Amino acid sequence: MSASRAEPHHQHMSETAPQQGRFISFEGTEGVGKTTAIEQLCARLYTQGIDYVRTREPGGSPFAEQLRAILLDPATDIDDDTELLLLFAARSDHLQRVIMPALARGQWVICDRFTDSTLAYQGYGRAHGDALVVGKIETLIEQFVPRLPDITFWLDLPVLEGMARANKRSSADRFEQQAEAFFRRVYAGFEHLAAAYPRIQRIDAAGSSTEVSARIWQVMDAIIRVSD
Ligand code: T5A
Repeated sequence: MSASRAEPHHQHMSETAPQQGRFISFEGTEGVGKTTAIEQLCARLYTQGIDYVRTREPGGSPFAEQLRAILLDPATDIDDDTELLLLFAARSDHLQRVIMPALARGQWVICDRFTDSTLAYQGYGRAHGDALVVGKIETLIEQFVPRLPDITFWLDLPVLEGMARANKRSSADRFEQQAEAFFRRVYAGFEHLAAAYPRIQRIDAAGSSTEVSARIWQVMDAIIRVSD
């Protein structure tokens, strides 16, 4: 569990030419403050003159946003495999039409959730970490995801605190209607992934949004020469 795993078929940050766009994803359980942290990061990139695309999953392209609406609709009744494949259909379109072209143009891509959410939610949440299901997801990633993020910020907050933050807002979507035990498994999934993959940076998401953003920026500065 603690052994760090390389992701051999994917390009690593050190191999990325400085002028190439960076790919940064944000992850975490419900309501941990990803959207808020992304807004603040993008404001900072803007002041640095860095050209970026802000996007999200599921969604991010017109077709993927249509699939998002279906995936989040509490009235949608689908089995776990169908859910998994719809997430990857959305991701494929998003990658081909938004993420890869932006990176090729040299823009940074800031993405709210990516493949780690699938491993955590579908692999650990839905399938309780079943090695067969996690293996299937890893295969889909290998086959259909040409580029993984350079850095992933995992906003780490106790599950109940995140749910309390999220509940203050809109009514629950299809995922938010899951029981607390589901989100505890999702959290354990993120813990596992963070231990396995060095690109995943754990950020303490407690405290004010200003404090959380400062922690994120400190890690960014240490890892990426933002002034490139
Ligand atoms: N999903 C997604 C899968 O199951 N598999 C997959 O492969 C993928 C990609 C949609 C759902 O899809 C699932 C996971 C999700 O259930 P989503 O739209 O990202 O994903 O949904 P959420 O994670 O639920 O996003 P939220 O918008 O609810 O949460 P955020 O973005 O983490 O939090 P944010 O910034 O909106 O903040 C939540 C509330 O807290 C406040 C904010 O003002 C807001 O009201 N807040 C703070 N309060 C106090 N202190 C702070 N530091 C705060 N920061 C924010």
